[in-house]
Amino acid sequence: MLKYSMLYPENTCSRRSVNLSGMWRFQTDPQSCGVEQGWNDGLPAPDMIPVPASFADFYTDKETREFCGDFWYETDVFVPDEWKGREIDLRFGSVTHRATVYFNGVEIATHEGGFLPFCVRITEIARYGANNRLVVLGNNELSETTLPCGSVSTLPSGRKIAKPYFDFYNYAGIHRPVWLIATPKEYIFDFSVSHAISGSDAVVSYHTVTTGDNEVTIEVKDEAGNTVAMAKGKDGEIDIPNVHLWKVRDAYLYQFIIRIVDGETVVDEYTEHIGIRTVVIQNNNILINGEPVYLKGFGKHEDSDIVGRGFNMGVMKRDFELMKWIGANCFRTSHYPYSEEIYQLADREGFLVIDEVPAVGMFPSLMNFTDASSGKQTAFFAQETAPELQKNHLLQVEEMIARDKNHACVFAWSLLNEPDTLDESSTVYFEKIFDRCRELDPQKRPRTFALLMNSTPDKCKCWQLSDFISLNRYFGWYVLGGADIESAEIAFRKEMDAWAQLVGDRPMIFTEYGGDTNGQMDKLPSVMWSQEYQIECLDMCHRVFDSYPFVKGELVWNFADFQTTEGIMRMDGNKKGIFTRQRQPKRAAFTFKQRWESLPLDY
Ligand code: GCB
Repeated sequence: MLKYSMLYPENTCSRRSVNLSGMWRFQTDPQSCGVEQGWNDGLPAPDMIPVPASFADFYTDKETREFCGDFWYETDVFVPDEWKGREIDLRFGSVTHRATVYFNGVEIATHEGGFLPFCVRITEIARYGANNRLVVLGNNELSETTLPCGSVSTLPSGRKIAKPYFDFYNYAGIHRPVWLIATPKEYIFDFSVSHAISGSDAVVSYHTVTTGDNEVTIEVKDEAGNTVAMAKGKDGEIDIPNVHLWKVRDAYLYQFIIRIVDGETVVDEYTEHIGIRTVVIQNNNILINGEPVYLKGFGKHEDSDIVGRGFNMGVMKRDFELMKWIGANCFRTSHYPYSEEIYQLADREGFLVIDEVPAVGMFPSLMNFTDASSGKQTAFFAQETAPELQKNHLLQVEEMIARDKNHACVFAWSLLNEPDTLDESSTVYFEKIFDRCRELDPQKRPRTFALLMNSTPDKCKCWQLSDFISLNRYFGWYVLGGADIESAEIAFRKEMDAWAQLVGDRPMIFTEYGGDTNGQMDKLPSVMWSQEYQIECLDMCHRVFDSYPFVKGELVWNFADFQTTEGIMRMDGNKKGIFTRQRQPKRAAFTFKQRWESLPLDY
């Protein structure tokens, strides 16, 4: 079990949460001299930048934009006098990729992994009724033991630059809100649910962890605010008669009010918004509440102009409106767990989410999309770095499940994106990750991973661990693009015929397909990069999907154009978006709207 509670901050009769978003002091530390020079007591020459945000795209000079190494943030935190006697925590939504936290000059925590929250207890060292100095030392270097994977190279000038083994830009900074939280000494630490449906009723099994021995009660309210069920005890079952189920694009959320009580006194209170639904894989189908669904949607990124990977509430809202407009019902959090607020909105809007751990770049290459098709062998998991990497991977699976397990929207876990699967060592590595995920998930949701082009049915040693198979395939783009597209379709069908022999009862979905497209370019006849070619390439893929009944979903790459490392393969970013980075439709968006609005849910 994790050392800190993952519950999202709330204000209730017993809890206080203050969002510390705002302008913080910031300074890069290219020489890594900050610790030695005492920057933990205050930054010597700081600039001011917003939190949450990536720092890169605020700046006009390349050194800061491309900065790789140590960087520091600082702010003042007022801890109210009336909070004396409570537990006080700082909660970071994410610091990418690692952080050391200093409070009033004292180092109090470190955290590795740039996409999941962590909490730091400051009860004993806080100055109450006064300002306290919070300093965070961040670092964005990549290695073959970090999630995601990559490396660092040093320029002749001594400047470090990141070499990610993935194409999204290696944005860094305090990416998500930071909160100051006060809870009672005896508090609700964790809560989890799993659902069973019987006729028109539901049975919700629940498990509560608290930090004391007082009694726990659960009150369940419907959306109208009526109490529909009550239970007592830290663990148990709650019957919900005439249950209103959470359905795809037709959400319904109950309030589960968890209380620690001491006689008549409420010691702590916390509310979770919970959708009741089941997920089962059966006969090549993904069943939600026993009904088959066909997944329509996207691989996404948290990525937008100026704030980079920083959580942006406006962009989140626009993305959901576009997904609703186009007729989507699903997205994958490629290639890392997203901000918690995004899952909350997906719960509310009835979107299905494949939640992905940041296990990307486990095929060491700066251009895996081309190297993979060239037959490159890496035996990545046979390297001496694998045990350390696996330790980090397991911890991030644990953090992700602890954070996201109660979301109705999360119907599956993606445990890796495009790893090496050609060597026996991969299977050994994967098994442990898949087993641990099953063990930790109270709802035993399906597990999957996204297969790289070279993970073909004859060569891949790991596909069988997936409860449903997820393919990333770029026929008509990286493989046999342009005038060769008719050969692409033949090659694609040949691979699918081979999968048809293997899949058995498993469904298959596409977690990536598509091609780069300039949203301003029209050309007749089409050429690669034109909007017309994007539509031809996608139509070809859809023809193939429609020919294989075990295909149960299509998540096109990508929802929107996004920033990448610069290079000859990328014209200021990856342009496979169906929308531009500014969230306006390319022509292909209208093709999808037509297709997805006419496909039945159980296609
Ligand atoms: C992939 C990766 C994704 C890339 C995409 C591309 O296979 O999973 O991160 O962005 O290809 O466009 O090359």
